[in-house]
Amino acid sequence: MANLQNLYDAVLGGNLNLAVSTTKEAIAEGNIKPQEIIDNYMIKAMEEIGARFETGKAFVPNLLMSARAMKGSLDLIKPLLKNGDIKPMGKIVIGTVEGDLHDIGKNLVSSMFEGCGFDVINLGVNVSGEKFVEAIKEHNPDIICMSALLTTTMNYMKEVISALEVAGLRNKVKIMVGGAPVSQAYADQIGADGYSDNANAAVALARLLLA
Ligand code: B12
Repeated sequence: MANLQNLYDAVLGGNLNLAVSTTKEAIAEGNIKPQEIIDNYMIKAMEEIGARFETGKAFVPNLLMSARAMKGSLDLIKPLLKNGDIKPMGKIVIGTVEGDLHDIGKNLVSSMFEGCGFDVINLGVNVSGEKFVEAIKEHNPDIICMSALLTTTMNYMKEVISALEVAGLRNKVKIMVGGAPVSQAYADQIGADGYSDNANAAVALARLLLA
């Protein structure tokens, strides 16, 4: 019988192979609902690695490896959820704003969201306001996430928000912003709904915004 404690340990420890093999075993046996595997083992493990990160007992590479293990397992479980009662945390469109090619932090945030059960559409880098607008129309997300690493490009976040207003979409989505030069004060100034300075807090904030 599949030992799902192994799955918890694998996600917590960032062990992709163990996460995948234990998930395959559990699926083959069919004794436990896919949603229960996600809620009771995978998300619990991501919460624990997040808590360790907050208290300085885990670091960015640990977060990344846990998110990768979680995603590997989630990819196997997702198809089983399609016909059942899917319970995604929410849908997120994320991108680095126009003029900016930095994507390490944005991808880390994206992986954490995926790892924690959100549907994520990653638009990549150098994303214009027009592209964000198109993505909202196409994917109907709950949250738009913008990243910027340059003091020059962070100003473009305001332009994206204006583009959403012009398209009549501003009130349909929550807006989160982040990246090294961005601050809570800046987020408030441009009318974003939330800011965080790391991937773990970004997940907590997204949950809060959707609560
Ligand atoms: C790696 C890097 C690059 C790489 C990018 C590779 C890539 N694929 O991303 C390359 C070499 C391409 C690059 C290019 C440039 N770079 Co550069 N780069 C960096 C560097 C060293 C690290 C950035 C990084 O990845 N950090 C690690 C990640 C994990 O942290 P993070 O991005 O901050 O993300 C975290 C949080 O901010 C938050 N977060 C991030 N996004 C979001 C989004 C949301 C919604 C939320 C909630 C949270 C969130 O969560 C993340 C995880 O914890 C920084 C210096 C530094 N130490 O920051 C300079 C830096 C950002 N670069 C800088 C500059 C100037 C440039 C160039 C203009 C250099 C040049 N003259 O060509 C070009 C610009 C290219 C462009 N148009 O974008 C400056 C910016 C100065 C400024 N104040 O504007 C910096 C600060 C270096 C410096 N000290 O001068 N760069």
